[in-house]
Amino acid sequence: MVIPPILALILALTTLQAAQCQVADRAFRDLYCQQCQSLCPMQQSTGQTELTRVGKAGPPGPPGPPGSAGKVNLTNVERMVDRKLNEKVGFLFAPRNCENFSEDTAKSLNVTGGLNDIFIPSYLDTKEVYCDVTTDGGNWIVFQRRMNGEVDFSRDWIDYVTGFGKPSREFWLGLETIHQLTYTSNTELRIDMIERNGEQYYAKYSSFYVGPESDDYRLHVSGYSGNATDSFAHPSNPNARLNNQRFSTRDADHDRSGRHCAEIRKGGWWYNDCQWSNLNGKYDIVNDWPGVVWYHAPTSRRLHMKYTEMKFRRKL
Ligand SMILES: [Ca+2]
Repeated sequence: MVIPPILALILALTTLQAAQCQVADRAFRDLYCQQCQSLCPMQQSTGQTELTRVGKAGPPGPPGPPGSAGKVNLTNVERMVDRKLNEKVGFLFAPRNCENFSEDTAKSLNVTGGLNDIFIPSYLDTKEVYCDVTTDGGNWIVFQRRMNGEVDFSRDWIDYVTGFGKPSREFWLGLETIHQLTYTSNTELRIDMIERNGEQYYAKYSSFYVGPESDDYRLHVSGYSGNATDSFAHPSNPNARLNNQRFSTRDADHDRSGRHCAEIRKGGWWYNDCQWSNLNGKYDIVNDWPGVVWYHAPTSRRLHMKYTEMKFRRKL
């Protein structure tokens, strides 16, 4: 095909103008880039070039879907911290008393109960106690036991406050714990005793609590029943009444006597001037003095005990 000369000239001019425009655009883009780097064209993975922003940014888009859970790889230190946290939080689920302890287990072992960690709110921690789950309906927290004299009860104030001995053997739970567990709840007291001749006695009080340390753990009992005499409230001698007395130890004389009763009687107790009963006295089943004793009104004599347990529980 033959192109007319005039048409060939027009086609050549159009091609030349297009080539000049492309050169001009590249030069313009290069100059623009040098002057404002933030608006520079960005190379895309496709190899094409486009501007990231040419005007005001638009509104933020909607939030994306949640991501999947990450995989936690704990270090040894983190595992230790995690375990400690579990230990510390675990006390929140511990029992508050002996009411959940298994009576069947105790009976199968032919014992009155067993050890149990109970939660004490004011401590934010647990404490090991002995639960008597078989005597008189059970649920008793035992706080004192004498059985063979293996533990010395002539001790200082701090020992009686914090406790000593093992709850499964001879022991004293501790005045502060007794206070914490009796002061804010409706609590009753039971004392079981076996005299050295084998006779069994008990004293029960429908109300029992121990005051705070600021009041030297003063004793409050009332509502006696039992076969052992209300020896906390001596029937005839006001100076021997132990109810409403402060606690004394060999290094803390809070009694109402000119003497130092805890030193004389070899044990911490709620002495008055001094007492007819003292279950924390020196353990001695042979001699009469000072002994682990409880006044018995019908025979007007002190009973010498070879076994004692003092216990309390929340009234049902
Ligand atoms: Ca005194």
